[in-house]
Amino acid sequence: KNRLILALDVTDRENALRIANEVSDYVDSIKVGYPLVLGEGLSIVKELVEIAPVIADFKVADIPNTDRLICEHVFNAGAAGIITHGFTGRDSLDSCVKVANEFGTDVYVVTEMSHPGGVEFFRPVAEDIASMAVEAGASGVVAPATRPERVKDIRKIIGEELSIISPGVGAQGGSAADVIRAGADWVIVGRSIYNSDSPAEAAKKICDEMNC
Ligand code: BMP
Repeated sequence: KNRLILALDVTDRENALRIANEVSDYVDSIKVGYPLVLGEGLSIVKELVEIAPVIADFKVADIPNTDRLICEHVFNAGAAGIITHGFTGRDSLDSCVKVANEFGTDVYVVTEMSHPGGVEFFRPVAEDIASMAVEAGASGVVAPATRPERVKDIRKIIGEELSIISPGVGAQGGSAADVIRAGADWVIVGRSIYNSDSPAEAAKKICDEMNC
């Protein structure tokens, strides 16, 4: 277990596959979101799952039926997990978890986002969203590496059963070692790896920092 998830926000297939292959020894999974899928189509997920498990970061935030349709597409493409929002409510989240259970895949729920604006609206609801993730049977939550103290707070609420995946390391100023110490299971890292002259070395450095 490497505790590292690559956020592959490059927008073209060639770079995506090159970088994914270069870092495959160091990452446990690859997070793919709108930048790459809008650039190359959902078929890029089918290619990437040959290299590492893919978490589809579509921040799903719609009515239950639309959420269901999105999850079905994503899991049929081979993704091992999906990231959803929680503020749309329990029925929407239930819909995602139901599809994930049918496919044997994971749902991660955003509790509080890592950028400065992430405190404006999320802060008052982050704890409630974390509790809802537990009650709904989600696999884990997304919590900010830029605020390790919040990761600690969220960990207290979700206990040990759910995972915490944590973006905001490197380009956004967070430290991998600090957020792992605060209770995160995995860090999610994008620009510090894919913009590096040597993505493999950059990934290895982050792994070393976490002693993994
Ligand atoms: P980077 O390491 O380049 O900052 O990338 C972080 C990744 O995690 C991006 O894909 C971003 O969309 C995502 N992310 C985040 O940064 N903060 C959050 O709160 C939730 C995210 O999904």
